[in-house]
Parts: sequence; structure tokens; C-alpha cells
Amino acid sequence: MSAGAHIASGKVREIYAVDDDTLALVASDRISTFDVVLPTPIPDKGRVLTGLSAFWFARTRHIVPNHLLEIRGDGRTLICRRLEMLPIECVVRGYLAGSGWKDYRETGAVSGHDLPAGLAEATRLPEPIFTPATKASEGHDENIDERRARALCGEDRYLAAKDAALALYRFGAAHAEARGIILADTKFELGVASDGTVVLADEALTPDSSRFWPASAYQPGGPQPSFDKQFVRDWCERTGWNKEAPGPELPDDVVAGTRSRYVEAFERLTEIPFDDYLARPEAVL
Ligand code: PZK
Repeated sequence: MSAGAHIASGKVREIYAVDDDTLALVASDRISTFDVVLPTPIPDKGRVLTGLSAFWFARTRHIVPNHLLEIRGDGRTLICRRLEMLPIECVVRGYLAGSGWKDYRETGAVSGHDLPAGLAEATRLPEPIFTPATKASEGHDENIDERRARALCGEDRYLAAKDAALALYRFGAAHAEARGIILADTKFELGVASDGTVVLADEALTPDSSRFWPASAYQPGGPQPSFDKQFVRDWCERTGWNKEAPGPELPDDVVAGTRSRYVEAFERLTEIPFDDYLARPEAVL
């Protein structure tokens, strides 16, 4: 089916070769928290993420072309055009969180963007910022400034990737905000097609590649609850787990609650019943 050789593994996804020009991206139901993949899957999580990615790919082609060719009937496999990937993570931040908040607190800047003094954690930024990062093969990506990112990609590719990423973030954040979800930040991966066009790849605007916050609970000045993973994180905290592998097995109620949150994110963002997606994955296209 995905037929060919295994090309790469992410923490919770796999890539296979279909032929010289084509890849299959398969999303599992694995979940990671505190950087550890837990032993208990969340049923349909891979389908939620695959359906969301495909939904965004179909709706953002006017902003930048993307690698999606086809969605498989299993709902967890995207058939994609093979690209030459850019060597940076294209991160866009609309709010101060995660490593953006950390870098700001330590230096007053994120990826070379000097920000106003005295901002609180989770503050909405006056404008979204592009904060490229290195692709670490293990450990954490490191935010880099525009000069380094430009040198890694080449001037033209860098500017095309930056413009695409900012426009995609603005589109996704506006769509999500209108449906009660704050898209605090997100990471895109872009590649270059054989004709030199810069193309959106990987997954896009999913809870695994983004910070989704429930708008109803938004309160700047501290860490925000994650739309999708907060049940899991809270439960893990209560067990006293030291956050080193292996992680704990999740109880049924935490699995069910977490699955509901993923499905809720899917339905709020796509306005498509998740059961319709399961019956016919092309419903998101
Ligand atoms: C590609 N990754 C990262 C993602 C993993 C690893 N269209 C493409 N062409 C060529 N290469 C890639 C893609 C895409 N997407 C992306 N590695 C290679 C990655 C998901 C799971 F294991």
C-alpha cells in the first residue's frame, strides 16, 4: 500500500517511499508529552491530525502550493510530492510561549526580533513574528536569526518560505480564532519542487505542529492550558512521573477525554462531523 522503503520516523509519524517522486506520510495514534512518547495510544489521533492537515492544505493553496496529492481511505495516510526540504523549521509566533517566551525572558528578543520590554508570558504580539529554528536530529530545535536562516536556505528560498509561513499563520489563526481556538504559534516545513517553486510540506496547522489554546480560558500572564494535551499533562503531573522515558500507561478516562479534545478541535476547525471524515476522508478536501 504505502509500498516502498521506510524513509524516516518522527516521534509519532512515519514516511515511506511510494516511488521516486512520491511519499506516504502515515500518522500513528501515539501521543507525546513532556517530550516522551507514551505507551498508550489515543484512538483516531492520527486521523484527526491527518484530516486537519489535509483540510488546511486544501484551503491554503492560494497562499502557497503544497505537497498533498491524495488522502488515503484509511484517513491517516497522505500521499505527497517528494521535495528537496529546506534545512530550517519555519516557526511563526503570534503569542509569547514556549522557547519564544524563554528566549524573550533571557534576552528581550526572539530569533533577532527585539520585542517591547515587560511583556508577560502568553501575551499576544503586536504582529506575528517569523522565528526560524534549526532542525535538531535529537534534542530541541534552536531559534536562529534571519541571517543564519538566510545563509542556510539561500536568499530567494528564505524570503519565499518566510512570506509563505507568515501568510499561512495569519490565515490559520484568523480561521481558528473565529471558532474559539487561539493558534499561539506553529511550525511549517517547506521544500522546493524540481521547478524551483517553494512548496508547503509535512503536516500543517495541527495540534502536534502548533500550540492550540482554548480562547475561553485565555489569560495572559502565565502558561496557558493546551487545547488537546492538558488532560494528559495534568494526569501525568498527578502521578509524580519524573518525565523520563518510559512514560506511564494512561487510564481509560484520560484516553477518552483526550480523544474527545482532538475530535473537538477537528470539528470546530473544519465544521465537518468527525464521523463523516471517518466514512469519507476526502470530505476535508
Ligand atoms: C520529509 N520529513 C520530516 C515528517 C517523519 C519525518 N514532501 C517531502 N519530500 C521530501 N521529504 C519530506 C517531505 C515531507 N513531508 C519530511 N522528512 C522528509 C518528517 C514526518 C515524519 F518521520
